[in-house]
Amino acid sequence: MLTDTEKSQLDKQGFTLLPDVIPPDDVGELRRSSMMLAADERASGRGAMYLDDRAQRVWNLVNKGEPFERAIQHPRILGAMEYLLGGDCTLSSFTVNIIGPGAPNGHLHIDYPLRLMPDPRPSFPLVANSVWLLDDFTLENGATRLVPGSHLRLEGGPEPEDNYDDEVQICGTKGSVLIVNGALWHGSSANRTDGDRVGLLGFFCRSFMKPQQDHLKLASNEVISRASPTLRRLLGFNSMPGATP
Ligand SMILES: O=C(O)CCC(=O)C(=O)O
Repeated sequence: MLTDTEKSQLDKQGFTLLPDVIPPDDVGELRRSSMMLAADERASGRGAMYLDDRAQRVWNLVNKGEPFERAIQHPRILGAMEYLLGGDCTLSSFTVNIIGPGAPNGHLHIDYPLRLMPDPRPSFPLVANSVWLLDDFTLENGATRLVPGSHLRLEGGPEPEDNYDDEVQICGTKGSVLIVNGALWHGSSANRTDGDRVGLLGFFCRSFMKPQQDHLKLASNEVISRASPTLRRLLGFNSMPGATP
């Protein structure tokens, strides 16, 4: 599914930007649904706010509407994840990350659970993120920043408050998807515009790992009963210790 160039970028740089992956109608629907969920969670006092209350995360999207159930099975994104994490990889979490006007830089980090592991970490990818651009990402509105090649450093990680000379912002048009090795130093950047920067984060892990969200407990009976074999695998039904699919 990935071209040789995209595979080589992932191997050497730790990221690749896939343009024009999500059709415009789907981008519109996913953005509208995301913003409605975010507003509902804020109104009910359950909004997961951070970055000085200027950014918001909505968790557990698989359970929050059929458009998200369909989206997370996108073959091109799964192809990229399977390249990095193996053909049986599973979903670790699916969230929307809204970087609002005035939000400062998000901390540079490596993804869960890599910082909890003893050094040196394995050199092969264990987790990977996909950042779905539901808006154009620009230098001004919070485009994801990252340090190319930093996934090859197998010890430690970035100092969260620091900036690095070799960090870059990844700009792109809505509908593109940025694939990031979870060991790459990355984070969102400051939003100096008056509009929201909306991105979905489809985060995946190897099948033997504990996911960031326990979809086997969180997914509703309704979602499970209509789940395709691919979605069941992503939710973790094929990777329960001691059980056969
Ligand atoms: O939204 C972004 O640009 C990246 C956010 C991120 O890396 C994260 O929250 O793990």
